[in-house]
This record gives sequence, C-alpha cells and structure tokens, in this order.
Amino acid sequence: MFSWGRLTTEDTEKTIAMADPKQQNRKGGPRRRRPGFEMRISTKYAPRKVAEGRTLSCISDTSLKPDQLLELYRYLKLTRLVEERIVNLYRQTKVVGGVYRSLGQEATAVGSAYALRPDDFITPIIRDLGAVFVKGIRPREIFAQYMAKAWGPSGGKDLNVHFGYMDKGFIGPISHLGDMIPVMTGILLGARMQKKDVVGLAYIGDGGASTGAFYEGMNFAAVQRLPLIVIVESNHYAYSTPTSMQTAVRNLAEKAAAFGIPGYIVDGNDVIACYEVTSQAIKHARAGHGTVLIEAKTYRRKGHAEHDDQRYVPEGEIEYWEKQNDPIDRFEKFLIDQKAATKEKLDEITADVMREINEDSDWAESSPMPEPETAVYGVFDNSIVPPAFRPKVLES
Ligand SMILES: Cc1ncc(C[n+]2csc(CCOP(=O)(O)OP(=O)(O)O)c2C)c(N)n1
Ligand SMILES: [Mg+2]
Repeated sequence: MFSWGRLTTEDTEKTIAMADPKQQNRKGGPRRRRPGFEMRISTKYAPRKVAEGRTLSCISDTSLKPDQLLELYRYLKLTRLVEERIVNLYRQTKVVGGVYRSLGQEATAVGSAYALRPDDFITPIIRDLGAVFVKGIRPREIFAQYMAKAWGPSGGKDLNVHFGYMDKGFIGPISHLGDMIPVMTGILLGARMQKKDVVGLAYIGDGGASTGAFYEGMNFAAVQRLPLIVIVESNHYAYSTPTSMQTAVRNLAEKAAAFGIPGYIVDGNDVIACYEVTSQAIKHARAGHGTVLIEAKTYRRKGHAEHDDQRYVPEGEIEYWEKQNDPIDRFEKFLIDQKAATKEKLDEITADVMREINEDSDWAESSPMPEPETAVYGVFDNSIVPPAFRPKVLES
C-alpha cells in the first residue's frame, strides 16, 4: 500500500522514472540526479555560539590584506555615520519621506559588496547603503537624494536608495519587494547574450523572500544557471512581523533546495565572514555553476523606519545585539586583537569619514530644490502635464 509517511525522495524518483519514459536512461534505469537536486547548505560561515556575556569578534581565516581590512572599516563607519547624519537632518525636517536605517546590519552589505569587481552589478534594498558606497556612490549624493534636491541622483524625483547608475553597475531598486530578483535575472541573461563576464548581487529581506516574484526570479536564474547571488537579510522582522510568522522554514537558506541551488548561512554581523562567503559564491557563479542563495543572519536594531517606535519588540532583545553583536564593535575588536590596526589608526579613519560627511552634507544642504517643471521630464509618460506648465514645457 502506498504510504506518504514512508515515501523518500528516492522512492519518488523511482515512481517518476517508471511512469515517464523520458526520465529513464538508455538502459531503462532511472536517470542520474542533476547535481544540486539534494539540499546543499553550507554552514562554514554561520554564526557560532559563544558564552553569554562574551564580546564577539570576526573569523580570522581571511584572504583580505591589511589595507583592505582598513578599507572595510572605513565603509562600515561611513555607512553608520552617514545614516546618523540623515537622522539628524530628518529631525530638522530637511528630509523628504522616511529614513531607513541599517543599524546593526552594516557588515552584510559592506562585506558582500566588497567581494565584487567594479563591473559586476548590485541591486540593494533599503538596508544596504553600505553596498551603495562600496559601489562608488558618494555621501553627497545620498544626502541630496534624501533631501530631494535638484543635484541629487534622481533630481528630486525619488528618495533614499531609489536611483541607479548603470555605468557603476548599480541597478536602482523599486519599492516592490521581490521584483528586483527577476530584474537582475534578466540583466544577467542579457549580459550572457552579450558575452559579458559579470555577476549580479541582489539583496532581499526575509519578508521579500516570501513574494511570488522572488520565487519566479530565483527559479528562472537557477534553471538558466545564471551568475546570480542573492543575499537574504534575515533580520528578524518585516515591518512588525517576526520572520517565524511568515515562513515555515527555520533557515531561509533552506529555500535554495526548492531551486536546486546551493545555499549558505553566514553570520551577517561578521564583515569578514560576509566577504568570504560572497567571494566563494562569486567563484561558483563565475565558473558557470549558476545561482547561489546566501542567508545572512543579522538583526534590525531600529524600527522599519524612523517613525516606527518598535513597541512590538520583546524587552531585552535589542540590548543583546547592541552590546555583544554590533558589527563595528566586533570588527574593531578583531582589528586590534590581530594587531591589524591601533585604536589611534581607527580614530584617524573615523575623523576622516566625519570630515567627508560634514563637507558633503553642507554641499547637499546648500544645493537647490528642483524647478517644478522638471517633474515632467525623464518620466515614462508626460502627456498629462499640469495646465500651468504647458506653455513653458510643451508649447515652447
Ligand atoms: C510587494 C510588496 N508588498 C509590501 C510592501 C510594503 N513593504 C515595504 S518594506 C516591507 C517590509 C520588508 O521586510 P523585509 O523584506 O524583511 O526587509 P527589511 O525591511 O527587514 O530589511 C513591506 C511589507 C512592498 N514594498 N512591496
Ligand atoms: Mg526583514
């Protein structure tokens, strides 16, 4: 008698093989499994359990050179301090729209993007300002963008990381969760047709990984063996919904099995682990082996945006991540313990970052707001133009 309880993957394969002649090899036996059919999850870079109260550091097995380590430190500090300045501007009502922090998640964005080559592509989400900086975007552009200034990258038409630079391989994300996965898949298919050797890194949240677009994009990338690396930022919340209330898997990396691709779990608060795991995935993708899913385990220490007071967060939860698992504290400890930098050297880097932030936020604050009529240019359809603009814009 047929019993679901005892049915194993092998039994299923045999049943299919008997029913479908195309599934048989020439000798009539079942066809060999495609590599990747079974679940392949690497936990080499996963978070390690530590004794309570102990401050964490980073993994020491790294190919990064001393000057690269300091560059990573600079990007981490730049991300955190730029965001702090944006909050400051927001409280002065100089920011248009919401402010989305990556506080506590900076290592995921910085470490992973640092593993890319300049001509590779990224598409970030709101928690990936660090990756945007690694891609060569300057703080002044971010400040001007947040303040909707005319000299910001989108000329005041959109906000925060919603802009793009094709020549820098920075694909501007739209707000719709999940949709950038099929977009990046399409970009990589196009690049392959043009014989370009590039990989694409797409970021998505735990919430975004529950959308239909995510599944369709991943599936198509996997079957085409496209060099797509997807980092799922598992930060415990989507708005106020805990991850356990919107997915039944324990580790989001397990979703890789549904696409027949390898999955990795990485400690998202260890910048070195994030760099190393992404480098490994890039090697896999560049060698023609296809798509990889990486789950970065991290924590969103701020609310969804500045207006969110986090009243749904259990007491004491944020404190652990702040005191023992802050990605910058961990990296500082690592650099000093490994004698890769002195405290003075790190202070010097921070002072230089502050100098750049002051200069760039002054520049952005003093730059103009867009002229109203520019709203009708650079858009999909400008046939409906407000009457007051018509003589100036369309009839001249
Ligand atoms: C398709 C879609 N549904 C809902 C939203 C509204 N929305 C914006 S961000 C967000 C939560 C995202 O959570 P997650 O993907 O975990 O990313 P995180 O904010 O934690 O980085 C939601 C529901 C949206 N932008 N797109
Ligand atoms: Mg989330």
